Amino acid sequence: NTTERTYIMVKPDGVDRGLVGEILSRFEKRGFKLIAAKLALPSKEHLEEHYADLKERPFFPGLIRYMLGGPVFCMVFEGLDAVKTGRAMLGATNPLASAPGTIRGDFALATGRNICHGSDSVENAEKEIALWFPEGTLQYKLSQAAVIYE
Ligand code: YYY
Ligand code: MG
Repeated sequence: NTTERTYIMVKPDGVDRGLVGEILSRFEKRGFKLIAAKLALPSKEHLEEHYADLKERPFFPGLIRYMLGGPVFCMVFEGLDAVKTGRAMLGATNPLASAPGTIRGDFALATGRNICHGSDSVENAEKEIALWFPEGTLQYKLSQAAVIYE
């Protein structure tokens, strides 16, 4: 499905470390189409909604505090298997388990400072896109598509 969408977000530590361009660039170069992007300062309530599945976990309060530490850079990418490929490009939740060449494997050391978020299923991607981009995403044609897809 070449119109699958995923929500990718550079977390406050990634923005602070100047990694927005690097992360966006990796998705562009891979062949994904950027269909939404913005810098945001989400509220505590918004972040609690984004991470609602993790509400009962012991690290939840610390996670929300960290996510409130500065702006995040929100992106939606579209393309073949965007969710699974996006997760593979991110690496594992714990950077220790992330292969070099992945975003976390190249730029992060600690689980609680892993610089980037990526949706983990198509269903969650659609939920996250609705939460972060209520204004919607863009539709346009990439001239590259003809050389990226069979
Ligand atoms: O999807 P992903 O970000 O890889 O992991 P999640 O299990 O959804 O957890 C979200 C976020 O929470 C993770 O990126 C770091 C943080 N976290 C943590 O601080 N400590 C854990 N043991 C697990 C997750
Ligand atoms: Mg997750």
